[in-house]
Amino acid sequence: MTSMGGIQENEDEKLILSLPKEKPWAQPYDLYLFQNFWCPGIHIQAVNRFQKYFEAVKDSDVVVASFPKSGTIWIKALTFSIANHHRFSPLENHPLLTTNPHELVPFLEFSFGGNIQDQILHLSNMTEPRIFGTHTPFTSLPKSIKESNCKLVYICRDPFDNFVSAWNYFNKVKPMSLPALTMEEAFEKYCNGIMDYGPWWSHMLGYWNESIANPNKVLFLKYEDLKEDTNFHVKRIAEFLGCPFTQKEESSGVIQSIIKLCSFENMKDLEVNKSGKIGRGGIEKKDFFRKGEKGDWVNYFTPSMQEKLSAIVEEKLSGSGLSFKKCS
Ligand code: PPS
Repeated sequence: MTSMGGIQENEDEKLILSLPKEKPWAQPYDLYLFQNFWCPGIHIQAVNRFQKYFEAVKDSDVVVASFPKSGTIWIKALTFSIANHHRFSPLENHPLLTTNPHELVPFLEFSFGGNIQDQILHLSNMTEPRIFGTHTPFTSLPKSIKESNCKLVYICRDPFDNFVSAWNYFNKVKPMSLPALTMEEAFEKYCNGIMDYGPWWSHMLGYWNESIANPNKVLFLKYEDLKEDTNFHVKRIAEFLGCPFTQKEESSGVIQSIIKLCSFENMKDLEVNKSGKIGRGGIEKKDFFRKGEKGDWVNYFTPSMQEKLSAIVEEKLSGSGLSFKKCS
């Protein structure tokens, strides 16, 4: 694979140059229409390699998938805690108390940005069950993930709140040298599906359709449902992953302790999430925690924005069976 390095990089460059391009959301990289989704230029090579080289999938692997700003960090924390509830007590020395969920549950596509052989070795040495994250749309996942018995837990969010979260986030993490993106500019892009890993509707529908066709493979969750009844969904995730809680665990409060450990209030105040940076882009960990509520869109949307996005949601999701209760 090392000898292929140079050739591969040339091919990646040629590929990028051939793709349709759009300006991003106040980020220093362009978005490219790669395999029908808007992939950040800095991630195309990694996604491409992830598809090619992530082969040794284990049946016990769990992939937590999401559209950006849908509650990824929350579902990563919950899935890790649930899948490991026999190993780690939520009450003491839990890895989440000292490690940010994005570090504990690494994004698969970003893992392939560096040396491929090192990454493959690193991934193969991870303790089972291995839990990964991904923003890659279902159609672009490696065959190995789709064809193995590994499980996928997907989270999506009401597009109204997803937009508000994304607009705040991208402006927060943008380099100082770039101008802020106005809400109008961002909204125009969002309505046209132009955002990292978008369009949001095809991202959601890809996993939604698969969850219907293959319910044992993909568990489809909504941020709002999880907020409304976390207890119910934690049990659902545990059953889906094949590690249900026993009656004894339930009555001794294990589920409640997991919910508390992963709650927005607790996670945002943990020292490990309050300082330091993460990833290639050096994003401040605290920027992954803003409000953690449903219905915040009412504080941002004008009536005309509401009308426009409602019509797009209606049109794009129509006939799919996927819908969002309007939360306000
Ligand atoms: S990312 O960058 O794609 O990983 O961001 P993501 O984690 O998907 O989304 C960030 C939003 O999730 C909120 N958040 C939480 N909600 C509930 N519980 C917990 N524990 C939690 N942690 C983070 C975070 O505040 C962002 O939402 P907004 O609406 O902006 O507050």
